[in-house]
Amino acid sequence: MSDRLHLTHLPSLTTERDGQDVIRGLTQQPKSLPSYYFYDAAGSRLFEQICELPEYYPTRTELGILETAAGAIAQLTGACELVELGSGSDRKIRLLLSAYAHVQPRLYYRPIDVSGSILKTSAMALLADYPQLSIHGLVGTYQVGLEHLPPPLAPRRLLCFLGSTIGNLSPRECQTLFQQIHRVLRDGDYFLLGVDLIKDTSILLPAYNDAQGVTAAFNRNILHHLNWRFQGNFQPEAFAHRAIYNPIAQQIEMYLDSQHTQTVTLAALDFQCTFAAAEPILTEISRKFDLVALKAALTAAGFRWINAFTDPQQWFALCLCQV
Ligand code: AVI
Repeated sequence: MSDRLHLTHLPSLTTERDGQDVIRGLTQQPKSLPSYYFYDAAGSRLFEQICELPEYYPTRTELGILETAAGAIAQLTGACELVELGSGSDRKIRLLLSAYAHVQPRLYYRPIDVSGSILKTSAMALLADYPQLSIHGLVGTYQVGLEHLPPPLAPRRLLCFLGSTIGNLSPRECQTLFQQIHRVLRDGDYFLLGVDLIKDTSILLPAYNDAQGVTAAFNRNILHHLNWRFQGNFQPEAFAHRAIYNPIAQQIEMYLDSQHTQTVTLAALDFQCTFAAAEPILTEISRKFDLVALKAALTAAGFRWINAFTDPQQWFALCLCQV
């Protein structure tokens, strides 16, 4: 099986995750933290739990769309090498691999993920179930991974960015990523983008304020992670989880509110910071999309829009476009 699995460890961007981004966020007003610090091992496990919560509809809605649309997507594109930004749980890519098994004899999958261990675990499970599959994983950030994509092993590529992870990027970051994806793909290649759509706050708010408090634990875990990584003394329980919907920016905003005045030190960064009582830290935005505006953004980046596959309630969409 190992001859069907290759992992390449990519150089990291020195400016990323070295703590300067944390200092920048905590010295700004209002304070913020880069949301990629959520995903240490504990944070990734908590996110897996979030995906199973009754209130968190995006994962099962997207899976439902893929169950009905994967066959049509494979027929539309023909044989493709599948590239995926992020590899987390493999349930979604399995639906696509099974559909592509009907249009090509050999399957090629290139996941790009910062976690080599997550990538390897999911790759081993996929290889056991798909004997015709070869996997080449790229361990690194999306931006670096995209720049290091080797030539495709099938006539075309389908680059998948699922789970509405795009919603965690600002509009400017999102447009930059669309442009990068368009630049690294070749003429005729495809881009499949999963996005959470704008909907009533009675559905949106519980998804980020679940009854079991898993999202609250996920949010506070960013402080545990900073403590571990930068020798910090954050007391995560002294910060309260809060998630609101901002209708102007069309996004969920997650905050950690300081419960009292406190000073925190990150010894490894030689950094100290004081929080006033009730002072918030913005830890995540999760944008919700309108298909007309999204189509305009993708078209502006050079893509040709093909189709949006949605669920009956129009809560989520899988957008297929081509270079
Ligand atoms: C990973 N991302 C798409 C999730 C979201 O819904 O924005 C992260 C998350 N944050 C809280 N719950 C889930």
